[in-house]
Amino acid sequence: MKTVFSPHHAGHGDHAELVAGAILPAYERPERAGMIRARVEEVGLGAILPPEEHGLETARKIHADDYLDFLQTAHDRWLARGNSGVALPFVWPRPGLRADTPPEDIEGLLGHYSFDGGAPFVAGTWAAVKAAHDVALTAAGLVAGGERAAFALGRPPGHHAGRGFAGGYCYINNAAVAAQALRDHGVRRVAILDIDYHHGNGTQEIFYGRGDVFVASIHADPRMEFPYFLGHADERGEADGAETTLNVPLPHETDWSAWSSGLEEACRAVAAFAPDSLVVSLGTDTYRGDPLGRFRLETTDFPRIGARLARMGLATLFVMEGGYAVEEIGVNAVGVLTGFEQPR
Ligand code: Q9C
Ligand code: ZN
Repeated sequence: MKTVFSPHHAGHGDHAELVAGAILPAYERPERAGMIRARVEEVGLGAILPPEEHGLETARKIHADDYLDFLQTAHDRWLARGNSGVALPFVWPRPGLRADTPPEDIEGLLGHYSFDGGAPFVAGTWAAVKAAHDVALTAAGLVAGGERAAFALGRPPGHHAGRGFAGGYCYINNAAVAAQALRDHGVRRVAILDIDYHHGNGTQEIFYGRGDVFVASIHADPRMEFPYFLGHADERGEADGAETTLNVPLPHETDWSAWSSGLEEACRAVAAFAPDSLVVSLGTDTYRGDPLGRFRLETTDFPRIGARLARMGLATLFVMEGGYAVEEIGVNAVGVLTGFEQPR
């Protein structure tokens, strides 16, 4: 399968995050994409293509206009205020405060347009976010054009970003924009299967009321893991989207035997929806050595995931999400793709 990749991801780097009371270098760092790209070449997965530039028309069907405007201007506004370095939010309009009246100051806007402190802005953030968006749309175009599968190798990831907010290292929801693009290319029903360790809260929120896009997520139980406030089993969609959301929350220390049962449940639900294409939100933070995750998948399990996905028999777009064991991320992520191409 072809991979779509842009070097502009690297401008989103040298940023920090707050971890257990300390400001540390961010886990979501440029080396992640470099390791995956190197492994794509090493195994000879297929051609690596640059993205085509796309406008934001498709993204505007997924995200609010004012939010997309904010993403493009946030860092400049941070500098214009006399600040330097990394723009990070620290105050949020939780229930009890007013979210209906956006502040004018960038410090307030950072909180207005995020749900956590995990979406920092540096000078190159927008260029990287836009490139990841272009990567996803270019790969979606390959699948819509008849390719069996394609790999959107972009960063930053996207599945925590909702219609009007960033968070959890995510800004534009690349998988959601790609699913919308498939719809606009004439694909009637799309399923998104999110196998990142964390619940894809943004993807769920975006499609919660829609019946044309099924969203399934297998993830650490939000009672004990980020993002904490969405991803429970009783969230099943609403209105036109009733019964088109499936959550499979699993406990810490989940290994292949229990995780693969969750995958089986999700694959059966996807098949019952009878989609015409599949978008996989591909996170490898389920790996036992991941510094942020507490599941126990082995490197040898990732090709088994790919083989199961191939058995769905669907045109499939893989969109890169999380995974923070940098040394192993290439082997694990590309393992899913080689397993997909050579099902036993
Ligand atoms: N103590 C993705 O995998 N939590 N995002 C960090 C540090 C944020 C993960 C907690 C995890 C976000 C795309
Ligand atoms: Zn994750």
